[in-house]
Amino acid sequence: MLASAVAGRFSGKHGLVLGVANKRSIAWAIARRLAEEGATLAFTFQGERIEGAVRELAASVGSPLVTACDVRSDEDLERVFAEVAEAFGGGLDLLVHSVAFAAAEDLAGRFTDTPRERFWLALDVSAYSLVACARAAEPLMATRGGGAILTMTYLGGERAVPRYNVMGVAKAALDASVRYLAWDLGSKNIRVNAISAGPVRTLAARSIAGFPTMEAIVEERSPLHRNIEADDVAAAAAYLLSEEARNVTATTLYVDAGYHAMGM
Ligand code: NAD
Ligand code: 0WE
Repeated sequence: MLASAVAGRFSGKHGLVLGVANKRSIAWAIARRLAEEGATLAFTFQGERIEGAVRELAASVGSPLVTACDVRSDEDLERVFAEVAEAFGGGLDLLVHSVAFAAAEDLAGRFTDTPRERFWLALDVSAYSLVACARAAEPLMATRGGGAILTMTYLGGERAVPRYNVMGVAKAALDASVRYLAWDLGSKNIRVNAISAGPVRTLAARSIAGFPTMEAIVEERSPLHRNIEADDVAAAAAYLLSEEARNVTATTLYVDAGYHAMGM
């Protein structure tokens, strides 16, 4: 039996997932969980290099739509939401935004040296894209009497994490965008939340110098003395996207073994 046919918290719900690159992606852990609980999901991918992997993963959960989307492109976004409306009969219940990018050189040196163009690149892909997606999702979710939007953030948007640099500034903009979007869309019963995850070894994380050191620090300093996994994020995501969280909006849920609460 298809996972999507199993009854669960998301049966009859339609979702769009942006940000699957491979099986390690946080977006994929979330998608698998939603599909297991009955959701029907559309997926976007960026670039031909990952298209095959995303199509294969999407097929394994019975997805009716897999389509290219560079979130910097208004044209792509317009087409994607038209395709989603077509595939889902004009409605959308869930949107998972799990997209971020900064130039590799800006996650290495000094934040002070970030050039203008690459500052805006990071903010465009990692923060503005949520605003654009929310605006496009709004009419589709309103048709359904409401909806839920979820994005992925990181502590580096609230505190200075060495080398997170311009991504931290982008996450600060993303976090504020969650609050302003929640206010605008709340009257349509559309909720907007974020999960702040601790370090997870995904494609985006593995290329970062010093990642094992960060994991060691979390193990030593976090209240639970361990690192988290993408599936831990997925469990929290399923809650925030479900009816059980119907009165939870404009918030950040930390899935970080408690690390954010420590001062030393
Ligand atoms: P990932 O590499 O699997 O996912 C990042 C995704 O962003 C990829 O699918 C990539 O294709 C997509 N992307 C980048 N530029 C894009 C563009 N222009 N248009 C469309 N898509 C684009 O890595 P991940 O760790 O799963 O990251 C997902 C989210 O989780 C990001 O927002 C990241 O900041 C956040 N996050 C990650 C960690 C971690 O430690 N891995 C911790 C906290 C938050
Ligand atoms: O949000 C992230 C990483 C996002 C990311 C990763 C890359 C690597 C490849 C954005 N852009 C790029 N660009 C690339 O070229 N995280 C929360 C994981 C992460 O990244 C760090 C971290 C942590 C944690 C970078 C420096 C310090 C800590």
